[in-house]
Amino acid sequence: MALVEVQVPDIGDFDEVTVIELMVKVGDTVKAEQSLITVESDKASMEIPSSTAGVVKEMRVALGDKVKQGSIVLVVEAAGAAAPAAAPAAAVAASAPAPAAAPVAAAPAASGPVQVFVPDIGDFKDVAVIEVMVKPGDTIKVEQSLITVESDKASMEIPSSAAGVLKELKVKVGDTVNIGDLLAVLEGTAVAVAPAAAVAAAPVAVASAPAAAQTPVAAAAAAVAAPAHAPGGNTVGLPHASPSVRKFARELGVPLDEVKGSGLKGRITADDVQAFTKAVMSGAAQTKAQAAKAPAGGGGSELGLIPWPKVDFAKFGPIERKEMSRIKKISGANLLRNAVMIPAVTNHDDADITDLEAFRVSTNKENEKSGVKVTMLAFLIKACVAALKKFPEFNSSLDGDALIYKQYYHIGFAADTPNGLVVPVIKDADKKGVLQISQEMGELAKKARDGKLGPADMSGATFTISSLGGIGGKYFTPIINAPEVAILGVCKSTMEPVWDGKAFQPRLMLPLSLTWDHRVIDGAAAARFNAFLGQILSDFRRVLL
Ligand code: CAO
Repeated sequence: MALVEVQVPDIGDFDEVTVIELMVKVGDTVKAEQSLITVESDKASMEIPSSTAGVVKEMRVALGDKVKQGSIVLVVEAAGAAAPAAAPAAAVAASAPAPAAAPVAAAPAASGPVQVFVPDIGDFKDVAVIEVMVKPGDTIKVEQSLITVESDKASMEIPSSAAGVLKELKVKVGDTVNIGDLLAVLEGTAVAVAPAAAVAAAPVAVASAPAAAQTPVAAAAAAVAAPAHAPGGNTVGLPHASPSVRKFARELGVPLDEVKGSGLKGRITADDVQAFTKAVMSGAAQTKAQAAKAPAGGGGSELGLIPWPKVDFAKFGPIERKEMSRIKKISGANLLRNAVMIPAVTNHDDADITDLEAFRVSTNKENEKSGVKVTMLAFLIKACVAALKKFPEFNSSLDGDALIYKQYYHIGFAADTPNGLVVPVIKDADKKGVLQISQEMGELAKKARDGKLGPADMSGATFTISSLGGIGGKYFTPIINAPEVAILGVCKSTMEPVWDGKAFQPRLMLPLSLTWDHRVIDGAAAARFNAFLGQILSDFRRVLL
């Protein structure tokens, strides 16, 4: 069996392209025309196919290598007696046809409106517009990509044949286009170039697509760019994004395979790359590489701390190892981040709930038959909404250097379940009465205990209350549920002697512990928040004020 060196075929007149993906490895059996690697320039990416069938014996390129026509990609032990294709150019079949000329050309113009049409993008029809890269008002350069189109096997960017200000865009995402379709109208400021000439002028636009004969759309890539990055294609592992987006991601150092695409068919857009970067920079997300640096269980090395003590507990007595529940693992990671990242302070205070508790007990007696039990927590939720309205920064979230003030009041409450702590959310608590809140809380707490809470039940909270009142304790320091900026901890109320100026009176006192983010809230505001909350709880009529 013959060893055959598979070379990079004629990929057009650009010098060196970067290997961005290896699609096979030593030991793999490859078919003739099977894609081996993906290469990419500034605007185009393409797959390099094998000129012969056989078993891969040696890889001669690595990720990041620069290759050009004639570079050896790998060595294959050719299958059977079949002779390998003699020359790389032959191996990749026909080169793409030269882009067609004038018919689709825009009329050259020194100024005034210039129409831009879809150039000759090969012999395929009705390709879908999957990305629009410009908007009216943008200043467009000749050769600037306007839209990305995609068939089931290839995607490519369609460049502008003229320069000018974009007046009108004639297509939108989801449309299908063909050669000659009107794409855009520019207010021309420069001489328009016929598309064919424009395409030829683009350094990366003249690549003869490999395997053009097998994939008609690849021929189109010869005209303007990138083949085959459709999901479900043979480009397993390669993110679904246009070459310019991939270039953008590379420039920022963004691992594209970790970015979630919001475009058609999950395509990653430049906005997605930007949003990912923002999330990582703000600490809201981590790249896999960052996560890998943090040892499991939070070893502390990422904070420059000494490692977590590793003790062989069995040396000291019998032990049993049990995996933590999924909820505990998830909430643990969140709690750790919130405890470490938020400069949190806790203010403790007491609220006199003597009258409120009497009212609650009598209401429950009156409502005995309704089946809805009014809880102290429901009153607390209502009282907190009033305090949040008075002190809006407690209902805000940090967004970089700005604060997002939420004009809705969704209150989370910590619920203890056999599997761990969860936080269901009472939505629009400001619009609900105490009875309705009590009823919803009962339903959500049951769902929580039964492990049936869905993501919608637990999202969107603007402030959280953690009540240990039914259990006991005096005060504690709850951890803020980021991106919220404050949380109220509540403990068990007890009858205490309170001095009224003349004598000690027995009053039912509720311990409150308010933890707040010092980046957003000051101590004075926190003290005022607690004092206001105390006033409301001692005389609930104030909620109406
Ligand atoms: N002071 C005194 N008694 C209180 C009280 C308080 N602050 N809050 C509740 N109680 C009483 C109730 O009146 C009830 O008494 P009765 O049965 O005699 O009527 C009893 O305690 C049980 O209340 P509950 O806990 O069932 O109801 P709730 O509305 O107070 O709380 C829920 C519901 C879901 C918050 C609670 O079941 C729970 O899970 N609490 C734990 C939350 C938690 O773990 N927080 C810590 C998070 S940090 O790790």
